Amino acid sequence: MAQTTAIPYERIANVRQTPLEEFYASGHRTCQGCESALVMRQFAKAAGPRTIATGCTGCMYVANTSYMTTPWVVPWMHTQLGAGGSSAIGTAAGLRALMRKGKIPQEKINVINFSGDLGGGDMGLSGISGALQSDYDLLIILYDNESAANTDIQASGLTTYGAHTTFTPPGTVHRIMQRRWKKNVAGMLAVGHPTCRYVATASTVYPPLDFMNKVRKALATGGPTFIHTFDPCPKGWDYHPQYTQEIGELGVKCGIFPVYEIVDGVVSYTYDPRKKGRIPVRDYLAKQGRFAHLVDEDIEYIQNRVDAMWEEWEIPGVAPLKSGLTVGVPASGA
Ligand SMILES: Cc1ncc(C[n+]2csc(CCOP(=O)(O)OP(=O)(O)O)c2C)c(N)n1
Ligand code: SF4
Ligand SMILES: [Mg+2]
Repeated sequence: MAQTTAIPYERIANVRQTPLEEFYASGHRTCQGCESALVMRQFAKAAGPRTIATGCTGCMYVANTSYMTTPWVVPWMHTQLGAGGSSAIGTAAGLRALMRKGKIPQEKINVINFSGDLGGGDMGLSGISGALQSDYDLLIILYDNESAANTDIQASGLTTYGAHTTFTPPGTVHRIMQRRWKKNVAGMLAVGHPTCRYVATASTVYPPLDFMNKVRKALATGGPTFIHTFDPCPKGWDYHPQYTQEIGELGVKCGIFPVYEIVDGVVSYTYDPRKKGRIPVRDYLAKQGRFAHLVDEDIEYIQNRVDAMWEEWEIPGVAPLKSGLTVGVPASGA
């Protein structure tokens, strides 16, 4: 028996078509310029009122529910750090059972879990993998501010190479302490989970409206689906909050965060820098205090790796599987 009826996918073509209703309203305590808060606001807006959200521990839990206040208008449940996938499966399974027993009407109820880069991309990866191998109707959103932001900006497996975090402060002997290249979570999940018919990466600011449309497309596709967002964080990335939108756009345009969607195994690039042009990664890095200690050769190293991703990977951003591809280590700095 089908769990739910399908919903039509209504594309938001321009800003005037954006729903006015807010399901993540005022009353939260995220920092000024917090892009992850925009992820919450936009997914709730795009999904609409027949939605249940579960959220892992992190900034988007703590800042959104402190002191008995909450911006959530739709039902929301906190779930343990690392338990995003299982919370989504449990919620979807509960709804399926209630509908099967006739206790609630058959209807599409969106089940959306959001997990941070540490809670989802590192700690909770196995649970998300399990959720994406299931036949439940659920969407996992990995909101990626590139650190354990809530506990004061510790590096995660998704932090950009070279960044200054509280775990990786630059020193006099070792300039670069964050030496890991960003983990490719969306690509890894996409290639390994054939049950997952929709995988996307997105920014809430660029291209405009793209993230909300991807949320709608994921929900309309149904089954387990996954979206990874790119979330500038003024506190952790060390810039003035007024530059959040600009940094998000620069990150997409320099190609360091590829935005694409994969529908039934077909990859399409939302912003394809090979066709539209790619700005230097320096333009993006130089706006952020977390990279202030980098010298020219460090920036060149990052640029080379981004170039390799776009020019040499078999499927740019998704799979670096071209045979003979070599990724080196920087000559110095580490
Ligand atoms: C099992 C467990 N370990 C550690 C913590 C402490 N903790 C709370 S939030 C957090 C950081 C989560 O980082 P991320 O998932 O990236 O979300 P963000 O805070 O960046 O929004 C940590 C380590 C916890 N709550 N539970
Ligand atoms: S620390 Fe970063 S992710 Fe957390 S609320 Fe502030 S801007 Fe948002
Ligand atoms: Mg984080």
